[in-house]
Amino acid sequence: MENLRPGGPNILITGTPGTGKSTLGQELAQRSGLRYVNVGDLAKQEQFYDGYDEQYQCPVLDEDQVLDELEDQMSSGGNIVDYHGCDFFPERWFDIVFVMRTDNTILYNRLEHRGYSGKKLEDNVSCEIFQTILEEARGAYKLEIVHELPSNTPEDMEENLDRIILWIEQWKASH
Ligand code: DAT
Repeated sequence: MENLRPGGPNILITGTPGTGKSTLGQELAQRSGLRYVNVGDLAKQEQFYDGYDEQYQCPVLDEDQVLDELEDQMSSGGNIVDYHGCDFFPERWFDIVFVMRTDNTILYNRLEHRGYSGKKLEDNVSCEIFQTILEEARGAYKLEIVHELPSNTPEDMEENLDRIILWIEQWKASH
């Protein structure tokens, strides 16, 4: 098959906050040599914001600015993109989509430890219970490229890393 992405595959790592996206994404980048892109950090750094959400007490992401900023490097390939949403990216950007999943009580504890409380804590745990991000991913990408990854224990993390590294090697061999 013709290789349209000289830099390697583009991987989306999505899921509810606290499910382990950035831990997995950074480690994966180290092991694979692909580039780690944290969309939340990028937006903060570049102030890609469009207003403020009073209800959730956080700035609103300017999606168009994010897309413009990333378009060229996504076309070249070799990116691991981390974000807790997935339906505003162009479908063509990604070769595979991983949705991290964490059991409710474990997630609750992680987010509490992060300093979340009240509505913010409840909303994020509800997001996981109702598998909001999984449904979003299934609605935005071909079902065969969307994979759930359990992310409860360090063993899960290791298994996920091994599995994705293997997938990257296979992708490279077949492109
Ligand atoms: P996210 O980027 O999705 O918000 P994170 O990578 O910051 O999540 O992880 C949140 C916390 O949970 C952090 O302290 C690391 C821990 N963690 C993540 N994945 C884990 C796993 N599979 N097993 C145990 N702890 C994990």
